[in-house]
Amino acid sequence: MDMLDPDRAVDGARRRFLQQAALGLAGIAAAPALAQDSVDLRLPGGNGERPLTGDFPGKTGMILQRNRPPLLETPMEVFDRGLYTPNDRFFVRWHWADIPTNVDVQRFHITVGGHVARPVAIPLDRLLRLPRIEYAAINQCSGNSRGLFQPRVPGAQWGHGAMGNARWVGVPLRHVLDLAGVRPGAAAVRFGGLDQPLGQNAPDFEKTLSIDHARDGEVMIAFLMNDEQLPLLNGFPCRLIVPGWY
Ligand SMILES: Nc1nc2c(c(=O)[nH]1)N[C@H]1C(S)=C(S)[C@@H](COP(=O)(O)O)O[C@H]1N2
Ligand SMILES: [Mo]
Repeated sequence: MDMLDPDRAVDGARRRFLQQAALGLAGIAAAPALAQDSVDLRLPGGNGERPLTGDFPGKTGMILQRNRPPLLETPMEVFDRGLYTPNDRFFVRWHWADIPTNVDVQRFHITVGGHVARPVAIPLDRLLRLPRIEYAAINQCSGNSRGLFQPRVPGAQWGHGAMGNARWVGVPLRHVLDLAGVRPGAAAVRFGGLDQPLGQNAPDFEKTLSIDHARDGEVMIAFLMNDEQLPLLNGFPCRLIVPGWY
């Protein structure tokens, strides 16, 4: 992983796009001209106007909720066009501003440590050789539609577009855990990503699953989304998928 200084993120946008393209990671067609340049989410209480943006790598025609960290909402009309949400229209929700702006796929590893027999660092090419599964799953932010609340509540003022449906291909988490050999007595698996808090005393963004849930064979580390690589802003090169989990 190679982090850019977040303060240079804006002028880095074009550069990292080119880097991605050079790595063949982008697969992004030129953004079509947008029919409109803003939407009105019709939030009760007003202030529902939002620009549409194509300024983020791998994304086009997104409702701009916030620049940094990026909060991008899917316009409702996208959901009428098909069962699956196209990757370049899939919503984006990051909590910390220090997010990965490019990823060195040669150096990227999934590390498993803690209460295991042998801590492992699994490179991507090894992950891609493990048994894989595929299913469709919806990803919906728990804050979806928050902007419609009355009275207004604090947090991102989303319309209904903080959700998306995709086909995911990946490796059951169980196989990855088994490479490390979970030891008896382990209670939970804690997951971290490449994002980092900005302040020293701020907590990292991490989530846990019970060990039995993590090993159910359905929870997967996905590396394909709608048959393509994940957009950088949706977790490239891989992310955890936990169907049916709130
Ligand atoms: N590492 C990391 N994972 C994360 C988050 C985050 O900020 N950092 N946000 C979570 C939240 S609240 C949501 S709604 C989904 C959004 O996924 P997406 O941005 O790919 O649509 O990612 C989840 N996983
Ligand atoms: Mo969320």
